[in-house]
Amino acid sequence: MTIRGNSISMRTVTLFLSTLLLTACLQQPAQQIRVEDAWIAEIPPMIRVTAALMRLHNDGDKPVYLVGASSPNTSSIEIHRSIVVNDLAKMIQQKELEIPAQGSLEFSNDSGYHLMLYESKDIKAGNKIPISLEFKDGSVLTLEFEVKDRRQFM
Ligand SMILES: [Cu+2]
Repeated sequence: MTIRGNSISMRTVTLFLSTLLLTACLQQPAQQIRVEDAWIAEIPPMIRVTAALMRLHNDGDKPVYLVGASSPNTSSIEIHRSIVVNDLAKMIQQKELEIPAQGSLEFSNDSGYHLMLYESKDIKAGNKIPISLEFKDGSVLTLEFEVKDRRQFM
């Protein structure tokens, strides 16, 4: 009787835990983030640095924080913001950027936000480059950025 009782309660606990885990997975920030218009500016073969733009949507009820990015096609990626100080364009590295709950964040020429890709390779128009976006809670969202003609970037 005791053994059977234990085994039933163990099964209940296991079921409860797996439900809990499943719920936790569904609430990962990477799952509530949608990315649109993700693209990289084409660069001549001798140049190894370029920028990537995108629009991030947060469909969740809590803010999500982008803290980094990486790609097998680059040595490193930094989150930058372009600003103009005394008529000089500067790029400031950003440690983390908030994507507000039920809101969006633009990486565009207007906002100045961009991903800076260092020592990048195969950045030719038409190519698709995988980039993994890293969020503050450790979740990761990997998607393909299409390389486009640089003039669309200006
Ligand atoms: Cu930059």
